[in-house]
Amino acid sequence: MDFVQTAPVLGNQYRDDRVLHAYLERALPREVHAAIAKDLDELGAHAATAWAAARARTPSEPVLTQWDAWGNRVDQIETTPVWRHGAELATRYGLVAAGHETTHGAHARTDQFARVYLHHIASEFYTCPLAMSDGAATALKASGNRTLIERALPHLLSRDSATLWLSGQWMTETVGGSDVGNTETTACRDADGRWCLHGRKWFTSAVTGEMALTLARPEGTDALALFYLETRDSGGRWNGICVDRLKDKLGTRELPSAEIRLDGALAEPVGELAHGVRLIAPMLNMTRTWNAVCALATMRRCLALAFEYARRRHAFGRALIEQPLHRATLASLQAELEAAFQLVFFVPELLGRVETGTASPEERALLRVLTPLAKLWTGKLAVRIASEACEAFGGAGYIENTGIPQLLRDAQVYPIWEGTTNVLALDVLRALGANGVDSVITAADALLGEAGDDRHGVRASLSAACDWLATHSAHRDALEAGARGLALTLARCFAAALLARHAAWAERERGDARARAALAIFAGHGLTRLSSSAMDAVATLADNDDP
Ligand code: MFK
Repeated sequence: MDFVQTAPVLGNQYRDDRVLHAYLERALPREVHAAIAKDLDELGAHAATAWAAARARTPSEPVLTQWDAWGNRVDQIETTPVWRHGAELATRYGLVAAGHETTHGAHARTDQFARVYLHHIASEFYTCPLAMSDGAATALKASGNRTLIERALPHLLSRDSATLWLSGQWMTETVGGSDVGNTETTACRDADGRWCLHGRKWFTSAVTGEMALTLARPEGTDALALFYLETRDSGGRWNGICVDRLKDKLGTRELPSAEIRLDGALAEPVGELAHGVRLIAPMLNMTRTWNAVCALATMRRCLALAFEYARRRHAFGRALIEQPLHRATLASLQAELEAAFQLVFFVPELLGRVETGTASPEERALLRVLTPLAKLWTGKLAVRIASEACEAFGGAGYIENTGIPQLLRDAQVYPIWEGTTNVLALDVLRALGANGVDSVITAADALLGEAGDDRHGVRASLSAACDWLATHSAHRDALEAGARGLALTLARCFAAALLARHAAWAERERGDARARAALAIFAGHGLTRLSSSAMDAVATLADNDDP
């Protein structure tokens, strides 16, 4: 009988996640952790059974039917079986609602994102519309529009699947992709004074939702306004919306992303008819936070599988986990994950404080900077870790129905969604410009103070980042050209400072040296990623494509 390798087996993803457990024990009051543990345990168990079930069935994708038998345009979208249970699980576990409820005070966002982190992969990216729904609820609250808040929030934050609404975030157009200011969709008033939208939205994630926030240019003005619309009228017909096609994507194929046309869609302004980008910014920051948490979930899944397989698979006379180079490779990825975990979960911690009015002005400023930093760094890291995970399985990692290739394809969305790495790096410059770099340095200092030491050189790397900023701030092109390096340096410094604080706690309270080991390995990869490519060398390469 030929040898047959057994597949990796995934256990309860809450019970098995040492990093999540330790973090929640440190960050949450004991009674809050105890109150949510049962839900987390169920989500952890579901993550394991959903992974096994997905391996046992043929993958399915949403299907768009544009016409019925009689020639009526219907644009019906049939979602996948997992999606058909999406609302039930989302409401049972409060994946959006928990972040807005007051039961756990400033810890609401930590509670919510622990749930999201555990459920993301099993959800088949149902987390995408949930992220946008959370973003819509947050943006509507910030707008102060009482009518829309009363209309939409009870649905967006519902704990009952029968009344849950999902929201879209329709920004991307053919001209205005990243450059949303170039939006071509127009808004005009009809004879009854109602606003109607006309235009093409090139990439709308999850068009199956009940509502959307979208940008349009009121006719006769240069301004860009934020509009609220419901996708169907009271009779269930599309509200002036045609679904032209579902997108044929590299990954996230269960997600019904669509190209749509607005042809007189009735809509309501969310605020004054200007400053649309400013009004939608709370939604962007929210979905960027989800993006970071979901990228982290992908990294965790990749490493959970890779470690399990390394214990199971033997080659060259011993288990892979005993092979020096393989174990060092996995440990090095685990160290990056543990640092990223501390940075990503610090964002909901700050958000919870800001939203409950308990944050200091410095913490508000820090949240503004750390949100794009967490998003941009984890987007790239998830792709790298997913790629390494494929390799850790050898040829099996390249075989579709092991489930490993899908993790890589899906990971590639994180650096693109919600602003590419470069757009986010420029957003970091915007945030530093608005809040100053001093508050960032002070915050990092405070974290290092709590950690008790700075053996890993965070202060030196931060000081190098400040020097770099001082040198380049007068030259806008040079500043932008190095913005990615600056952002990655700041992300790694904060991650190291947060991991140092966590490691000190883990050693003191649990006698656990693993976070300290992760910190040593992470810092050993280097914190500084500053780039100082001479602008003339860049120009020589970029401007001349003669063969
Ligand atoms: C499972 C994972 C979950 C993830 C779900 C993902 C769902 C996917 C749906 C999508 O992908 S939707 C498409 C996402 N598209 C983007 O993210 C667009 C990326 N482009 C940018 O972010 C650009 O930088 C931006 C559109 C913001 C540039 O627009 P502008 O008009 O050139 O911006 P400008 O003039 O710099 O800023 C306008 C105002 O907004 C300024 O405020 P003031 O008017 O008060 O001066 C900015 O400070 C403010 N602003 C911009 N970004 C902000 C912000 N404020 C707070 N936070 C921000 N992030």
